[in-house]
Amino acid sequence: MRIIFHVDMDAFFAAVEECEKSWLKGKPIVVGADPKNGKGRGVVSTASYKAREYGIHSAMPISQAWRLAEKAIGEGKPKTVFLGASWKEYSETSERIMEILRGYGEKIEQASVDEAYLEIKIRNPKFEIRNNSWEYAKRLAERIKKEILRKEKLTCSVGVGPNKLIAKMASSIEKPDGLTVVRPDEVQAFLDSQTVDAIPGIGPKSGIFLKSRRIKTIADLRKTPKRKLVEWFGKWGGDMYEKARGIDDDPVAEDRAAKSIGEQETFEKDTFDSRILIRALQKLARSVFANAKDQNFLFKTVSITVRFIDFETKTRAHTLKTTVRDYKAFEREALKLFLPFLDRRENPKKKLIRLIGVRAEHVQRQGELF
Ligand code: TTP
Ligand code: MG
Repeated sequence: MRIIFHVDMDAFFAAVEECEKSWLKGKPIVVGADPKNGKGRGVVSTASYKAREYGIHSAMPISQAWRLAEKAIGEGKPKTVFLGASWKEYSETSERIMEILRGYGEKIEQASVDEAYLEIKIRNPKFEIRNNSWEYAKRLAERIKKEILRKEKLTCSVGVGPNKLIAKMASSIEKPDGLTVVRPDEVQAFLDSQTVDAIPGIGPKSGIFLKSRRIKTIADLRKTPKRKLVEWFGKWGGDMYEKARGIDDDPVAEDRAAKSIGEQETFEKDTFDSRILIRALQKLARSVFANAKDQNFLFKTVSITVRFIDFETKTRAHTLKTTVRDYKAFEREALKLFLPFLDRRENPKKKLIRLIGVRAEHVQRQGELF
């Protein structure tokens, strides 16, 4: 059995601002595009929970957020502070938080700038014997929250469950400053009471479609035959069928070091300059290949990672029929995977790139069968 944690910081950008600028304490805060007295374009990155009381939320046009803030002033409520994003501070805070989390998880997977999955190992056999692992997990989650609060003066919400799906849903149910533990025997009841759009991946479109067919709660979804869901949504319908039952065996993916060799580079400044990016990619590919060669590792799979300015991270891999023999072939494969990130295929919004990584995967020592 697995015990998975999902840790998600509360109103992350706004909370970092509030923590660093004492005059912001307790005020409604919006981080995002310049509102330009209501004429601004662009969107809200995030809003503090005080600003959310005015109806302001992430991805809302900044002009609309401005109108809601003005309306609140008209009602005698506190004035909202609008701020531009300071990425450097957020990413440095994020890195320190991930470092704290690393102290607790056997495996940790950073899912975005302010969230991560952890898989914990129950080290103390006493807890196993008493079948009290979930109690232990709860106390561990409390410790994580306390340590982040003490060191960073920030709150987070933690979900604990038997897989990533349940952990993620659990972390969002009691925000902010929440802690929700869903034990395996509680999974179905936990899911059934929620609406279908609480399942990650069911967006407004599928939500509306399902509701038009009287499928409102996850309990309703569970009663829907699999073939119906597949007929409506294809493969995603099959996934929905499983999620409605709390089934998810997606691994917490970080610990790949034993089976692969890789390197990554974070740029001084986020960039979309193809010369800089391609040169960095080639340099990484040569270095990884040289490293693999030194260690007598053979591999067939080349993978690359791209992390954008907003920390969205994509990994793409390609497996060749034979092992990669020379660095030129390795570089060529890495480049083929990377080029779509320079155009609309993988990067339609032309987002700046923060980091790229190159990896040789499924590595085996020379002489081993494969
Ligand atoms: P979230 O974790 O989705 O939001 P949050 O931390 O602000 O609030 P919550 O308490 O609900 O978790 O995203 C983390 C950060 O990512 C957020 O602070 C700002 C940024 N972000 C955007 O820039 N645009 C977006 O549309 C979203 C959703 C987030
Ligand atoms: Mg968050």
